[in-house]
Amino acid sequence: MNTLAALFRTVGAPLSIETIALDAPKPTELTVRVAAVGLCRTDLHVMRGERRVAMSPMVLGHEAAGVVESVGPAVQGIAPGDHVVLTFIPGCGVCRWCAKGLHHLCAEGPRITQGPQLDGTCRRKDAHGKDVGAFCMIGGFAERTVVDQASAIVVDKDIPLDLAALVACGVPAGVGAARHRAKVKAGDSVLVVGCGGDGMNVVQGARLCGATTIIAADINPDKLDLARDFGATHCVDSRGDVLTRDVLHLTEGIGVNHAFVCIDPATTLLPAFRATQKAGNVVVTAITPDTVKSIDVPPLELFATQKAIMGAVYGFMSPRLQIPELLRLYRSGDLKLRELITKTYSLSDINQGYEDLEAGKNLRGVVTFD
Ligand code: CXF
Ligand code: ZN
Repeated sequence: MNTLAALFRTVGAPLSIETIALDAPKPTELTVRVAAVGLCRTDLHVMRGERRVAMSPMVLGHEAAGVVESVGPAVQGIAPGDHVVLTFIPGCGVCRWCAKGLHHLCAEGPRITQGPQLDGTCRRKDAHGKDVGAFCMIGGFAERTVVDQASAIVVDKDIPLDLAALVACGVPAGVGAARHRAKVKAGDSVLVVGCGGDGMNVVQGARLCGATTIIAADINPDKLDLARDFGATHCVDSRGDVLTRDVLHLTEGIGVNHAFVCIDPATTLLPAFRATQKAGNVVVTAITPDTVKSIDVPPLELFATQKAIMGAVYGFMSPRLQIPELLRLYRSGDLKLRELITKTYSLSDINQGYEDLEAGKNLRGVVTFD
């Protein structure tokens, strides 16, 4: 069948809206009619060439939810009509990490920027007959996609699909970083540097964990205003020395229990590290451009202060096991989802959505389909 899709073709160019050919699903795959897909900053990093992918053209988009249209004969537990959230790391189910329930560490994870499906072949072709890849084995910037069952999680049908899409990336990345990586406890103090799609969810994750001091840091005052609605108790400018100074001032000179680096680790990690108290945690949720090969942290300072610097992909949550848990928190009123969406776009307006993200106008832009 044919489907309309937004393709990454060239670094620095807008996404190209094209009709492409989409093959039928292989035995372990399913066809999904995409209902909603979030405009995450990671896709923007790819468009700008800051995060290299292995092939082009490629359908970007990795924060998607939709309705299953057809399934291959070997698919288990997923049927046409089911609502699914697509996960940007597949859970192969058989590697040592998946066997331990740590699907966010799946051995197949490093292949998600390659382009082909989980089985190594492509399902999409452009009008010239050239193979088209699918970012994160999803390719969500399209009316329809074909994914392996390892990338799909069935969710309850009462959850609106635009909100279901959000728990595919930004929400678990942020909420999970607070709950499952840093393991924020009641009464803890938290710093969140960068209150975008990930950071705003760290703010609400810290609130869910009972943190009593939640310091939001950003350069955009609009994001800071919003952060208060999500649970921030204090707001500061996120630039370098000012950041460290202000956070120390708010924490009796000792720093926070947990700092979260949710934007541009190359410039924010060290100030955040220095705003963290001894034996505290510094959690990196954001990606760094491929050109940045290292970030300086004075080793003696690391040793002497006994802080932990840790990474968190998918918020250190198993998407397979814990996305349904996030949706239960939404249903109980404890997790804000609707409030994360600034604006919705049609697929043909997707480049406007990314311009708005770059201009700092959007917390989350979402492409929706009729
Ligand atoms: C990213 C993480 C790095 C690889 C591509 C997907 N996740 C979410 O934005
Ligand atoms: Zn993302």
